[in-house]
Amino acid sequence: MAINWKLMDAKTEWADEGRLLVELPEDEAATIARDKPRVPPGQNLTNGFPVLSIGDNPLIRTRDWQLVLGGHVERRIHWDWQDFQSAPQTEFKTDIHCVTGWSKLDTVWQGVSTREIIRSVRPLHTAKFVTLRSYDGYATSLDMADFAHEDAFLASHYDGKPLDRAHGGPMRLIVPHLYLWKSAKWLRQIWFTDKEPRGTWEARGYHRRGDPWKQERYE
Ligand SMILES: Nc1nc2c(c(=O)[nH]1)N[C@H]1C(S)=C(S)[C@@H](COP(=O)(O)O)O[C@H]1N2
Ligand SMILES: [Mo]
Repeated sequence: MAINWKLMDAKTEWADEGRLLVELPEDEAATIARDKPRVPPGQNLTNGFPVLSIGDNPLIRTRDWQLVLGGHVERRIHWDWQDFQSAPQTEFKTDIHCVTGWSKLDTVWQGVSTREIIRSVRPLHTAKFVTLRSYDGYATSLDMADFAHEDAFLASHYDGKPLDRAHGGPMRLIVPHLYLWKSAKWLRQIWFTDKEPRGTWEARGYHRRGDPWKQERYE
């Protein structure tokens, strides 16, 4: 796996500089956090679909694909592609927001809701966080409640077609209420934990939670 160190360095610098942070009067920030306008502060709409990857986009064939769910759960799960296809599929329409400043409205996906996954593994009460690990070595983590959010899902299709490799095909996570770095592409492991480990970007100055309406870009 070749890592794109130029991108890693550039984005680490943005975190140091606080790039794209918009100064808002406190009352206005509170209004935005409450009303959630369609486009969060500091974001611009795009019609394209930029690709943001830390390195080469890994090639994972569906016949080799595996997803492991474990950690603080009652029931550990090891899925192959057939198992994933057999889980209940739903269509999702949602807006997405990348911390580099682009937002995209009304993207249409198909996949399996994270709540469906949670029902299958039955997390223990000690499960407070979810760590996501991907085939390209990328990692990120979420609070249990953010992973379980009703809008979050594991996507295998975008715009009616199998998800492109560059966008995380054959399967990626989408957590649309947080900045898109939380939405791990080429997902291979979902681990329920009692402690919060830092992921690839969280270790480089990015926020532990990443709410776009609160501009939780860095910390
Ligand atoms: N496995 C993996 N997931 C990842 C990334 C990555 O490099 N590797 N980049 C993240 C970042 S920073 C963003 S903005 C989105 C980009 O998704 P896209 O390339 O489909 O636009 O994926 C996120 N998930
Ligand atoms: Mo990103």
